[in-house]
Amino acid sequence: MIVRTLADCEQSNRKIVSETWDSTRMLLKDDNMGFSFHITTIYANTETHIWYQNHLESVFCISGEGEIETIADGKIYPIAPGTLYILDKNDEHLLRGTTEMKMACVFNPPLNGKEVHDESGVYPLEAETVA
Ligand code: 9YT
Repeated sequence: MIVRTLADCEQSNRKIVSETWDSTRMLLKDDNMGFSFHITTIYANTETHIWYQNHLESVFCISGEGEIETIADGKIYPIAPGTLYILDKNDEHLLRGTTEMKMACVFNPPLNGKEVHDESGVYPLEAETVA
């Protein structure tokens, strides 16, 4: 069995900091679970363009308020504590943090560890692994 704490992971190279979010990747591909698990903070008053063409992602809001807009149909869904959104169609979207939001995220296939969005909002399938 493996046991990790968020506090320990945040002090390690598992924490990736981007412009509008940071994400602590607590469980990764090399754990051989078939998915990865991250605790992500979306910063207040931000918009992030995301399009996981290579991954399925599901996101649970622990705290904070915001919204998600699916680009294909322009629909806007509010996000509040307790909301789970499931990107089952690799949906291209805009994620907006009204306040800071704490999110629990799972990815299939699992991330390697160092992924950040490219200019299209995509993560590559192969990325550097957390050492
Ligand atoms: C909610 C979301 O997708 N935020 C971007 C970061 C991502 N969750 C990650 O890489 O952990």
